[in-house]
Amino acid sequence: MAMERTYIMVKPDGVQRGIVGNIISRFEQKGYVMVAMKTRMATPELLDEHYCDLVEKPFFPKLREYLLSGPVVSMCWEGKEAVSTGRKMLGATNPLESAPGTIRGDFCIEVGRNICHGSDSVENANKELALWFEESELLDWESHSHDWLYE
Ligand code: YYY
Ligand code: MG
Repeated sequence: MAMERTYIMVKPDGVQRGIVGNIISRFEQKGYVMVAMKTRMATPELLDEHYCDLVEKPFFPKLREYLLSGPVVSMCWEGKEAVSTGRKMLGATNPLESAPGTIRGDFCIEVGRNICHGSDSVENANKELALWFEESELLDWESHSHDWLYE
């Protein structure tokens, strides 16, 4: 079974608007396991590394300013195909193109205020988790619901 860990981050607008609990609930209700979570301020260095493929884009300075404007909530969620499913749960990058029922589809309007991040591949998830968390913060535990979720 392809058990995966994905990096989900609530951006400063999601934190300020009080949407953190809703996002956590969605991942819990799906059946994924919370491996780690913390509130913190991002730093320019973390963001340059996190978005290393986007630093040359014209929108990057604004993206960086936005992500430094308040606390973010970093989370690691684990489960079968958690990376690709996490992306589906978030919705499209542009919230106006995100289906209703997705996090971005339900809670936001503009691409520059899209409230959450989710890893786009297992490789990037591993990179992002190593960037935002200490290894000791990522817990190994099995939910008591495990056998009710998986055949
Ligand atoms: O992975 P995802 O967050 O859905 O999109 P990316 O293409 O990786 O872009 C990261 C981030 O950059 C996006 O969530 C909003 C912001 N952004 C932007 O502000 N303007 C764009 N034209 C494209 C992306
Ligand atoms: Mg991305």
